[in-house]
Amino acid sequence: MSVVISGTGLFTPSESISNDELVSCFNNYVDKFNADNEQAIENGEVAALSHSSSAFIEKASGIKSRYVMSKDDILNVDVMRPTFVERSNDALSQQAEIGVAAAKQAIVAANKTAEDIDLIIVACAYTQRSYPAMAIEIQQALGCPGWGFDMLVACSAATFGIINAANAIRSGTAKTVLVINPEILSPQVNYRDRDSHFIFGDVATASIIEDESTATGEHQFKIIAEQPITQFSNNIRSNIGYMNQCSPETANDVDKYFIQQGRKVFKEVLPMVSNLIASQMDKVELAPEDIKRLYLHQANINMNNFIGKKVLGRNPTPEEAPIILDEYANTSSAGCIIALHKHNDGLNSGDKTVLCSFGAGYSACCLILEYV
Ligand code: CO8
Repeated sequence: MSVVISGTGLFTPSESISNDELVSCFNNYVDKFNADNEQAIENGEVAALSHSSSAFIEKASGIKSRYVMSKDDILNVDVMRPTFVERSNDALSQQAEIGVAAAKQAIVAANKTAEDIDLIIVACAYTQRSYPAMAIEIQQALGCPGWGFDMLVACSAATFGIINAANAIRSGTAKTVLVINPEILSPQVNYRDRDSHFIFGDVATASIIEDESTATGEHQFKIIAEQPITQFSNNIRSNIGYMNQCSPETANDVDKYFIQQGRKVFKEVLPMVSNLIASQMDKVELAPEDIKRLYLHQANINMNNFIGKKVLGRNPTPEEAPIILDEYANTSSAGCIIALHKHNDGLNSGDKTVLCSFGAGYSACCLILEYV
């Protein structure tokens, strides 16, 4: 049996924030903080804060803008976080809503109907609540039979989700699987932190996974090799969780936001990912010249350039290693799926591509895909 990704969908929020807008708000905050703490800074009791810069952000990360679900309060210097109005239990949750929007597109792209979907996996960095599962709420909203569950693997959630989907199909517990990545990341960004205020955006992606024999979608990618790996690291961490309220004295500390040692992540993750891709290419006896496209995790352009060069033995062209993080920023697990969704033209039957995620955990996953 061969399993294919037979359709994808993408929900993009209507609001976007440019680097200049973000930096302007951050620098207003810095000026206000330094003015409010002038005496303490002079006495050496408080460290003065430094300005952020659009030029640094673009050079260090490749990010030019990010889409967000709720822009105004992120850019309000007195708030600096998105505001979401809590919905009643009878209304569709925000995360389910964007998941449904991406899922509907994927279902159409794969020439399926909601009745065909018998497993929904919501795979992302955070779920809005623990239960009922977002996947089961989406199952009801779409009208799908079967079963669903949520899984969290940070930036590797989408690829791990696709592997779980493929295994469910191979084992016979599902025939057609919808993997959804509703990544609402802006609530976890510390917009007062110069090192990380620019990194993330909100988005949702979705993919249909099924047996090749039932697939009729226009763009189909057959999974010919796959391998997830994990290795514990504290270099990307958030301590947000349901037990925070039990320690009220530390419940609002900055470690409850996304925190990373970016340089260390860079140094440790790059060899891990390069070796993982090489091992999967070896498994199916592919040489660098056989790889037509690299759909890489979208965290940092310098990381992607490094991995692209390692895999192909030369700098990849923009067509060979599509970049979407300039427009979308880091969208956690959705990034490599956005790249595949937006750049699936120009491939010929038999062409080999790489779909690869990497991030917190550490977690990484490489799939080798053959365009059908
Ligand atoms: N403006 C101006 N200057 C700055 C800024 C800024 N905003 N920030 C830092 N600087 C300065 C620093 O102070 C430093 O100055 P000095 O040299 O004087 O000390 C200098 O710029 C260089 O700083 P860095 O060494 O930190 O800069 P880097 O070149 O390393 O770039 C990056 C920083 C972009 C963060 C980079 O390290 C990076 O991208 N690393 C890899 C990150 C990565 O891939 N992480 C994956 C995490 S994502 C994930 O797994 C998902 C988690 C779940 C989702 C969470 C949702 C919220």
